[in-house]
Amino acid sequence: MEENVSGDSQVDAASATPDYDVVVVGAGMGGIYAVHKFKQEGLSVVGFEGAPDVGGVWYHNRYPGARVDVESFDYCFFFDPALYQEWKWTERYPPQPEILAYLGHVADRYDVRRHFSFNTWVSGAQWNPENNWYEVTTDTGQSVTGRFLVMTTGQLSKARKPNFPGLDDFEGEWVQTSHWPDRHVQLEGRKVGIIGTGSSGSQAITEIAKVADHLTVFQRTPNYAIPALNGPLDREKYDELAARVPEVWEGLQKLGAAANIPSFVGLSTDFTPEEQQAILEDRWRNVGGQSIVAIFLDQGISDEANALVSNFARDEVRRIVKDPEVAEILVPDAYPIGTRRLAVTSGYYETFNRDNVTLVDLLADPIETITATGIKTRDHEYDLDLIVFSLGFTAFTGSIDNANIRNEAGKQPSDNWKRGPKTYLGLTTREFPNLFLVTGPGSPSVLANMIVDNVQHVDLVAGIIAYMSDHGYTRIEPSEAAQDAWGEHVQEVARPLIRYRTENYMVHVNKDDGSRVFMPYAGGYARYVEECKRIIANDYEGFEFA
Ligand code: N01
Repeated sequence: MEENVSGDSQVDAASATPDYDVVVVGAGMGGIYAVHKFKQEGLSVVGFEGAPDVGGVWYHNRYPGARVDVESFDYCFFFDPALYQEWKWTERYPPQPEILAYLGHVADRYDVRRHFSFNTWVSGAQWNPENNWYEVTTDTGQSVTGRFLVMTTGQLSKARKPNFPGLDDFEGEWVQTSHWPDRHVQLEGRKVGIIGTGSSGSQAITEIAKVADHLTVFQRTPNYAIPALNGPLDREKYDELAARVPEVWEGLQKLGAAANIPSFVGLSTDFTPEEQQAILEDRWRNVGGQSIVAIFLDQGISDEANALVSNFARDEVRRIVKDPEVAEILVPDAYPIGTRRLAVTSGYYETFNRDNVTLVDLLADPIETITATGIKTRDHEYDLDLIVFSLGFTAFTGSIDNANIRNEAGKQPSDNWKRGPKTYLGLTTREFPNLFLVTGPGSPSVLANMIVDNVQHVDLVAGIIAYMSDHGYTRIEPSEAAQDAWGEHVQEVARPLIRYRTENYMVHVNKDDGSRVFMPYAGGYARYVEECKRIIANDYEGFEFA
């Protein structure tokens, strides 16, 4: 198919040929790989990206301290051994600038950038049932048609905007961790306040405190911050893996989180209390990171087992933080460990021993308003030059809503998702033909290594498109029965988990009856991959083709 790189609508009504086979939205790791993969498959492809360059969340989340909590060995593309072999990570957990450089390198190496229109937001995608394609429009006035719409917009890309009263009156500067400006933000010599202590906030707090004149941390729910035990990359191990990249990739396909996290030691009940403490000590001091959620097999489902780990984490806070009152505010006692995402940090709790850091407990003294000079809580006023908001995201659905995708009836996917997302494999949703939601709700998504997730999904999409071409199909949609069964399966594997009943961004709660829909697939990445393989082997069972 001839490619139209101008981006203008060139639809030839007579031959009913779309401008492109595939329209890709988002130039993060998923979008970069999608463009590369679809080009390799001989498809014509165009991409749109709102940012000035590739990187996705790693473009925008350039706040101080931003880094991933998946180890460098695993946070890579594996599709080309040469790429793996030539790239030089420097640390165990790569920092944001290095990840962004890596994604830029991949985009250059596979000539991906020229297929993207940057600084361009997709403002609409209308399904045309007569021609079986999407008509995609952008905020820059472009309009293209594509047979398939592939959303590589990520699950954590639509940030919650600060809507505190009085923000417009603030005479200082304010920024968001999720959209940290691509320029120097002055921290030195300034009184900085930060609201939000999730994974992003806790990483930013640790670094901002080192340079700001003073940092005031406004905490609502205390979070579990686990030692990353970051350090230089083990080059010898990396080189050993680099010598057998396809095998390493295959190994990742068999893992629950698509990452080599040290595995469970057994049930908590297999050990004496002394042994349990020794195991916890070892994990905290020698391994750290996300391995803390994978110590005892029963810690995700048994309150007693979980309490062992939660209490260890709480005691750690009391051990590290010198002021007992400050420590008690930081002690994460609102929910069991691992039921919201762990923050993986270096020196987070130690930060609160610094003279230039103040902790405000918003549960005891809530924010009333932002003033011209800072933040006023019920009982105090804090003078600030800079406010950092780190308030999280409209997870799973926000980035899809952003694109204003409409089906034949004028509906958006979220119109059918009022009681929680409904998908088949987290990749497709009924009534929206030829739409692919890469790492969407109902797939392992944020519960697994996202770079591996993205590749697996894009490969699956490429396989579906090839199958459709081979069979002369132009339209794909999941059957209602398959979508319902998958939705039930996603809930079935999540229901026994403590995290299913904990408030967190992975759970959609229906306000009227309190019913819950767990959004990512908690059955494990390996099980998901096996299920996809089974479906493919059964001629893409569960999909309706036309
Ligand atoms: O967002 P969050 P995040 N007033 O939703 C607080 C990934 N990630 O950007 O808990 C006061 O976790 C809110 O308080 P509460 C990772 O998947 C990964 O930090 O709602 N506070 C909470 O403290 C992660 O899970 C990495 O009471 C308000 C914070 O804002 C995901 O991104 C690094 C408030 C939001 O925390 C999201 O993390 C960074 C209000 N009105 C991110 N509204 C790594 O790989 C919200 N909050 C290491």
